[in-house]
Amino acid sequence: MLDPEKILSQFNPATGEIVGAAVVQRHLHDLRGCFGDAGAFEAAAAAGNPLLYSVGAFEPAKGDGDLHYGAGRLMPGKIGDEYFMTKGHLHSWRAAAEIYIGLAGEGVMLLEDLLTGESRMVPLRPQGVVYVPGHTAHRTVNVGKAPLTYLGVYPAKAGHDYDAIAKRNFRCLILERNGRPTMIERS
Ligand code: S6P
Ligand code: ZN
Repeated sequence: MLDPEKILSQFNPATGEIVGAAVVQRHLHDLRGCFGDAGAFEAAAAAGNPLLYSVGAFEPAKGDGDLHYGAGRLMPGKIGDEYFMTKGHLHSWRAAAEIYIGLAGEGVMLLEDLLTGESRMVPLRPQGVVYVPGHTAHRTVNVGKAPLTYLGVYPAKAGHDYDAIAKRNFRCLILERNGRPTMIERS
């Protein structure tokens, strides 16, 4: 039997913190090359390097059938017309799916099917659960005015592959158009 502190964890839906989780912070400069408007990015990066998001990963066990989970907190803001977002990744084990559970704030997920190239924008909000199928690049976007917090649950074997998607980038951007989040093909 696992240790009790690996069986039960406590999280804070407002801050997206899980007690005992290994926390990774990503700042604006860590997302160089992600945003569509390179000029707007460089102007913002010259002015500072704010925290964009933090993710706490909780890894109770690493066996074949085990699960890991993480809580994310993504700040509100924009680079030009493009909302603050996560780097985004594929799972190293491409078939691994993931479940996202919205806790607070207003977000969307950008999903890109690796096999068909199809992109989709899906709301990520409290009381909503987003199923990210395997073979799908995924990125989280804060389209609101408050921090966005969420939980992600994924196979322990999933692994994170940032390079594959960074090399060719997501095909679509989530931009504010007429005050609303809109998915637009990268030019
Ligand atoms: C892990 C899961 C999330 C992300 C988090 C940050 O599989 O999808 O916990 O790690 O949303 O995004 P990223 O792209 O920087 O890992
Ligand atoms: Zn993932």
